[in-house]
Amino acid sequence: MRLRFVTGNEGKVREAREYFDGIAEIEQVSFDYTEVQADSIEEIAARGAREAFASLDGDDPVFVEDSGLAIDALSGFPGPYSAYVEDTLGIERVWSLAADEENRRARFRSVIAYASGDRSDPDVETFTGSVAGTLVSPRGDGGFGYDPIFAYNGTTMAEMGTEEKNAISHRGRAFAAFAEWLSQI
Ligand code: ITT
Repeated sequence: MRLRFVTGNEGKVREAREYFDGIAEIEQVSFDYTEVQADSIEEIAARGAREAFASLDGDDPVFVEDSGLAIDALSGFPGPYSAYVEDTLGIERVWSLAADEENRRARFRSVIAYASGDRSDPDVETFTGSVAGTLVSPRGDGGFGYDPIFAYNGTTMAEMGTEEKNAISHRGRAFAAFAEWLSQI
């Protein structure tokens, strides 16, 4: 099975290829889908998958993945602005905001939207995953994004290998739900 992953993020692609090794071939596709204003992140991702599937040539199914970090003590910041905040402030500055707080709990969330079938009227399914952890001073050089400041059971995600991270991460959990669903169709 061939799946097209619509993303510009190499780290996400590396994790998808590791997870789907032996299950599906993951082809990275660049397409700037609209991140619409909507009530839920599932709806935003679903519309993105639908738009990408309709606009790209070819009939291989596509999926998109939208993720973000929510810091408890900062009312869920940066949440939907995670990519923007990473680009503008950087993770060291995000860590310094959290370092001032007693509660350093945070959560990553992931939503995958998959579009298949008829490109003008596709079937769209969404899958989600999340993981709770603790923010720490940056450690490790693996992973991507906020991984060096996000610790799970004392280990930052940047100190984990890809397979190890997939076993506990928000995206790994969303992949698991997605793979389970794919195995039943
Ligand atoms: P797309 O092309 O797939 O949209 P993106 O990097 O812009 O790629 P998002 O819009 O989903 O992705 O933004 C996600 C933000 O959260 C971005 O700053 C990521 O670095 C960060 N993030 C998501 N998953 C992460 C993970 O597993 N580890 C560390 N940071 C993560």
